[in-house]
Amino acid sequence: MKNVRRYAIPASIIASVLLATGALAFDIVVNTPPSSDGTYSQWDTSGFGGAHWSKVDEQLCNDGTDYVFTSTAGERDSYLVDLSGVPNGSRVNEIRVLPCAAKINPKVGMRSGFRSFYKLNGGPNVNGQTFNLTSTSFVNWASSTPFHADFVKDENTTLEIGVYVPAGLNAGGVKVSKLKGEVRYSDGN
Ligand SMILES: [Ca+2]
Repeated sequence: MKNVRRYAIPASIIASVLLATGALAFDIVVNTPPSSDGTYSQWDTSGFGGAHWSKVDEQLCNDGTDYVFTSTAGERDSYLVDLSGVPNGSRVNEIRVLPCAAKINPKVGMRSGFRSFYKLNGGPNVNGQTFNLTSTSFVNWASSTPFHADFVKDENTTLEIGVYVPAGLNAGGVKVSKLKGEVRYSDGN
């Protein structure tokens, strides 16, 4: 008579193997809000005073309460973001910039829009998607095209997020009231 043995592998061993091979790695998204002014402060600020980052750092858009604005093509505004929520040694794979913005001039023929960008460790500007504006009412973007990134965050890492107005989208003017930064990193790499 054949003796069939069954082996049960404890779940704890399976988990250990999966952890060792990285198979359980998962992504974590953290808010990285603006926390100081960055390389560029070329836009104007509502009230014509105060730090630029303090006009756009809200978690919830506060519309016309405070904002940065411009109607000059090529002008940039950027902010260093708070990376304290990202543990040192984490591999960052995505950066998102989520604006809340409005057109200044209601005239239909006056086109209005802007692009986002980021800057890692003082390196080159990496330009992102275009956000078109058609209304003087603030639009709060809940999603945006992510920047794909691949770097390991350490204690010296700096990240700026910002906005600029391309030629042709400046005529109607742009107000930005919030520029929310998000970073996605992989845990267990
Ligand atoms: Ca604001």
